[in-house]
Amino acid sequence: MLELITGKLFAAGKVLIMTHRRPDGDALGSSLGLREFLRSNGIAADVLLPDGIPVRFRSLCSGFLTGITAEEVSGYDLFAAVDCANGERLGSGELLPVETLRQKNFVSIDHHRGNCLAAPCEWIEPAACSASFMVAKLALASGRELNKEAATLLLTGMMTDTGSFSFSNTDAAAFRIAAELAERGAEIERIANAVFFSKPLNQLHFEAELVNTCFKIACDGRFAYAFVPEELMAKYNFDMREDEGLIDLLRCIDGVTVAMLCHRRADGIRVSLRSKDGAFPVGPIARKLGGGGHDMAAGTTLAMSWEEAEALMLTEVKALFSNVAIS
Ligand SMILES: [Mn+2]
Repeated sequence: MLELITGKLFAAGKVLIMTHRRPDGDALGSSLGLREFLRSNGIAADVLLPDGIPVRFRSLCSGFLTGITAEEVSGYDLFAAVDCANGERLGSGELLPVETLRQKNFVSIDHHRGNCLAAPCEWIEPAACSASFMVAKLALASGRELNKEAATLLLTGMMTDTGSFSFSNTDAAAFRIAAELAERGAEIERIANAVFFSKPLNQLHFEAELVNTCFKIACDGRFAYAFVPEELMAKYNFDMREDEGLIDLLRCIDGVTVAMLCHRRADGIRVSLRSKDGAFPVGPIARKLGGGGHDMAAGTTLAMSWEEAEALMLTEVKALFSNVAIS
């Protein structure tokens, strides 16, 4: 499948690359990394990001499209989705719903279990640590030039999706590909400064109050969770689109196995879940409640009040720890 997708990419006249809405480091790294790899090898390519990008990634990302007209759509002969598991989350805009894309020359590269994008040509590798890893693998296997900028973007995606090579999805293959990217000049300092050392000061103050006023601990210290009130976000002008890594404030607590961060959205309570122990995966809970993700990092949206969501999630996580199936 890798060869087939490589062949399609290099046979294309112009490629439109898309990824999931509210893009994270891997979505940005894989989409912009693929664009740079193609462009530097003479293939015209653009990235469509209708939601824009988180502030912290501004120094790494430039020149993407935030919208597209019907006339512009007709200029592309290949559409590529990276790091996106389903049509609802695809940031493709109103002109390109997934049903339309499926009728086109459409390829998908993804590492989410349960991917249901149903692209006519898809390469899904749930064991891969990140979509950026998959794009890097494709680029390296192609034998074509993989320049410093593409290597930097792809390593950014790998670093963010693996928690800097600390999560359980980090395997020997991830280190091997990362080493290949480092050999091609990937700029570690630039990545680290963007990803880890660019926190806006208002966010640090926001986090301090969040820790002091909203954290709750349950299940004998093994479950830490917080609901982020809208007033707190408003007080510090904090946008939950910048929330990548926020849940680590809960995950980093000694003794905590499962962390959950929630906030209210128009469609209900948005729930993010993380596990620190493969024996207690949170992916099945998220999927059972209509969401998705990976075993150790998953999420869902619950159309109910916070009080109801809190009670439901406490029941689910307690059941996870007692290994009692609740149906
Ligand atoms: Mn990813």
